[in-house]
Amino acid sequence: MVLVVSEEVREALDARRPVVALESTIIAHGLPRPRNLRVALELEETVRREGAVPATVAVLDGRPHVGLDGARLERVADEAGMRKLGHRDLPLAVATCASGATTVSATALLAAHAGVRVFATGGLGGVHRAWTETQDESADLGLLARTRVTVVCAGVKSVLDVPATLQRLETLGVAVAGYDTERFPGFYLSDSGHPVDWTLRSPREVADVMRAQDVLGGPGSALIVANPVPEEEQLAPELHARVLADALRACAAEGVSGQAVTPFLLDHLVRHTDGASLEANLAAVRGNVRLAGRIAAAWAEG
Ligand code: PSU
Ligand code: MN
Repeated sequence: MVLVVSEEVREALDARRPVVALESTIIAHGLPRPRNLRVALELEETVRREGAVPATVAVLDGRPHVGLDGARLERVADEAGMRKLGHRDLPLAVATCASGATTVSATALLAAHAGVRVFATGGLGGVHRAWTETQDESADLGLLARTRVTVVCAGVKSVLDVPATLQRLETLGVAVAGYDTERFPGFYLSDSGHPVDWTLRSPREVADVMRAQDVLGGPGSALIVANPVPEEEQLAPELHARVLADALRACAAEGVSGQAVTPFLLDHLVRHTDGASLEANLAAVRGNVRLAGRIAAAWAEG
């Protein structure tokens, strides 16, 4: 493949130093400008503070990049027409020289290709609430069933049908563990209202599970480490419930479908909570990136 791994990331991987992959859809389509570029830079800095090398993933002019320099990161954040690329879109973007931000599914695929095992995001995609009419289930789930990466996330986006998504993950055979919690986190909320079967309590323990996955073999599925946003930084649950109900109604009324659904819902929440949902989203992502740095370090120790 035409994969471009930045020199810094390549050197770190060769020397078995910790690397954390970061997705770019959250930058290009999940956060308002100009805050998005500042956040992208801050997240990279957070990875570095944990002693790991950040590898933000995106496709530019048909070339998939793992690790972006400042100018490329700026393009992802600012350039009009950045597409949203799931894993199925990658060959189309490569062959047509298109540029786009990568979702969890595309990021996981490219990170695994480059040999980066640990990856951080905000919330995973999953089964949408209107699934019975729309059949809308994020490609994130299917790809994670087939890709050996560790994804640190604050659960799945709360705009989704959380129990249906947990069920799909079980059916697909994707390992899920709460980090220091017995509750499955709810993205903007610390607790989705659903339990997890497994709890891991240190980066070392997560790395041990990753090693056990490799020893046991099998279909090469992911490990989801579900790390809750701290309770004092979560979105107020009543506000969340009220605004989310509005957002879902607006989405249906405006006939939004396909890839546009998730950005539409997230943007609706930001605007109707006076930005409070954005702060909770960022708090969740920051915590995930920090934990991913620690897990990558424990993994690199071997
Ligand atoms: N996490 C966030 N904000 C986001 C996303 C995750 O905090 O915007 C993105 C991820 O890239 C995820 C995508 O893969 O939303 C899911 O989109 P869809 O439901 O269209 O598959
Ligand atoms: Mn979708």
